[in-house]
Amino acid sequence: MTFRWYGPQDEIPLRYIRQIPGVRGVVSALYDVAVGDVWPKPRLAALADTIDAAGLVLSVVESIPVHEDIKLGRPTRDRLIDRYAESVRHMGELGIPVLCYNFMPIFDWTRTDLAMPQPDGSTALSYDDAALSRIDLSHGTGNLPGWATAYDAASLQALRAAYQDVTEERLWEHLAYFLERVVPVAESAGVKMAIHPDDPPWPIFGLPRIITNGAAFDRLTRFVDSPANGVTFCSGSLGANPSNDLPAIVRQLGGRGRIHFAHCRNVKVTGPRSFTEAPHPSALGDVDMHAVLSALHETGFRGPMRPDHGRMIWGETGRPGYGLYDRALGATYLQGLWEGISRERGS
Ligand code: DNO
Repeated sequence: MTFRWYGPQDEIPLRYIRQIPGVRGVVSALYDVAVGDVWPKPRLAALADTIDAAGLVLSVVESIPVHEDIKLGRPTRDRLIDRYAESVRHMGELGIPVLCYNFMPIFDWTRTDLAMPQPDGSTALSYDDAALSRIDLSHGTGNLPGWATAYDAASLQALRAAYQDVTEERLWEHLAYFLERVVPVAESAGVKMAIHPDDPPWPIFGLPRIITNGAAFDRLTRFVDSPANGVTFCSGSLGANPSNDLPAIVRQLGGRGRIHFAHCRNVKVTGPRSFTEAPHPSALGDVDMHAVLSALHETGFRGPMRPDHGRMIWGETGRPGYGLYDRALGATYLQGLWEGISRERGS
């Protein structure tokens, strides 16, 4: 069981994470390296040492961001891909086994409300396509709830214009080009690449999104047919679309040994392209967590798992989705489920 930590600037200290029952791994990143630069090995080593000193281990890097020029297929991509591969090599040299990354144009995960009040007095993240269409991006990303990468009006406009010609098929080509060059490096470095599905799993702001279902996972893993070319199974991202059969996706990918990391969280689907994040247990949302974990167990998944986003409970304030309390409850719930499944299956 692992837990995401935003580095020394995270309000949650590592010593608290160490106290969550059963959590041994930390998922983290170097948050102050500019996108497109090589991650210096001494900096990554220092991060791993800090985590180690707290009695934990850096088990996953989430994420080394992929530069927009790579996603756009611009000529500068070759140099940027070389640098990306160099960072992956550094991970391998330091024995960090898994890299979670994504290939979403411009925007990473997106919500329309970061603190939607729930009947029990907690707040949760939520998304509604109709609310998204009312967000005005003409002044940059300032109006987007919680959006961290700041783009001013002009650069956002230029970037969105550059994507006008990028159809889904072209984005797939650019992803294949990237993987053909990075996966062999990852393989020889002993690093497993684990793409994160697009969140939400449909196009937003007119930009293509391609990693949205099991078929996309399958297509991606066949571009470069190496065990180092795998996925992050994220129950919440994929679960926002009710037509995604989560246990079937786990069996399909996990059966081929391509699930390298699991993000577990629950969502309540509130309408077409609309959902609210729910507490982790199956009974409280639309994700059957028992079925997901059973499928992971059956297909031999023994890699890192983390409780994904939590609600804000018990008066906690902090980074939306990434407070301590609800995620810690998620970690113990997931371990309870896993223990039950393991005992029933006799392993
Ligand atoms: C959100 C996260 C994502 C994820 C990236 C992976 O909470 O799951 O931001 O880290 O998409 O590259």
